[in-house]
Amino acid sequence: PPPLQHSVGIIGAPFSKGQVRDGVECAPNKLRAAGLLERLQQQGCAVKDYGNLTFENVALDEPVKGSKSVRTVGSANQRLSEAVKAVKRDGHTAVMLGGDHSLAIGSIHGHTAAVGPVSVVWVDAHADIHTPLSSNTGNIHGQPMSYLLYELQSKVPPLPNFSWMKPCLSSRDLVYIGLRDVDPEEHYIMKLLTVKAFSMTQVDQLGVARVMEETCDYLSKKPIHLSYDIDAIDPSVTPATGTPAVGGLTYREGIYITEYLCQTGLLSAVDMVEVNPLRGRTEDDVHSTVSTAVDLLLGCFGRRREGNHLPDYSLPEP
Ligand code: HAR
Ligand code: MN
Ligand code: MN
Repeated sequence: PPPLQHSVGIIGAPFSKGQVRDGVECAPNKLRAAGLLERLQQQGCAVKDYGNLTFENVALDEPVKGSKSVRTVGSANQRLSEAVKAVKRDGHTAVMLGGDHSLAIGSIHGHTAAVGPVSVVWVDAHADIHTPLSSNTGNIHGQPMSYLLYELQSKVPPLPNFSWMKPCLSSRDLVYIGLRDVDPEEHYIMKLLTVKAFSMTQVDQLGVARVMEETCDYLSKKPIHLSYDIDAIDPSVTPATGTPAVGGLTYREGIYITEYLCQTGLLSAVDMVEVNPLRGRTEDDVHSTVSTAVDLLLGCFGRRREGNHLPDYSLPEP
């Protein structure tokens, strides 16, 4: 098929208050410094950088029912939601560079506000589906899916700085890939809602090609929101992340997911989250993590391992 001319709108979201480790807020600039924009342009994408969002620092943000930084996270996601909505209204595929995974609340909310119902492909070691009341850590990056799902509305209490949002996703329109560190409360919720999930067991059993076929057969043809947590990839490849989990996707499996979703023509928004440049033990750890995240994003926008060339290329005349 002829290469699609992708138009990409990039939003930096340097935000870390959905979890407790500093550094994840440095990722948007690291991903840019690694050449993300230039490389997207070189492969034929039109790229607009909307820059980094700035977030409100809420002074008194005491835990609410055990969850941390609720007001700060609520306010940040409200801004992000507006930003993603604007990028979609400008006609781009939205790319949100996190930041931690609590940002999926605003990103998916803003995406649906602009385009209507979406399908979500959530690639992660973790399910991030705790309710604020079921969470053991109180870290909101482990909770975003519960805020987004209609089916969990009655289990999520009203929270300060979250009154701007309502659930906007049906559990039928969600597929998980890469799970291997799911808490009992989360497992209960997933069975209760019969959420479609390809854990690492299914990746081992079926192979990533069948996982992607079954994912896209299962999902209706709505615009796709890909929420990619870098910790889905094995920590031997992407160690610079806050909660690494052994036994993850290989680099090749990770890239295959992006190539496959790209060729559906339905990819409408992408999150790249949980890259933490302060977490690796060495410079190489950080480099490998950042460059894998860049490669995953390139895969979302037409990069193929067979090679690429621009449509207007012609050989030099002797
Ligand atoms: N389930 C754990 C919790 O709720 C850990 C989840 C967080 N880690 C992430 N999210 N990186 O994908 O705290
Ligand atoms: Mn996550
Ligand atoms: Mn994760």
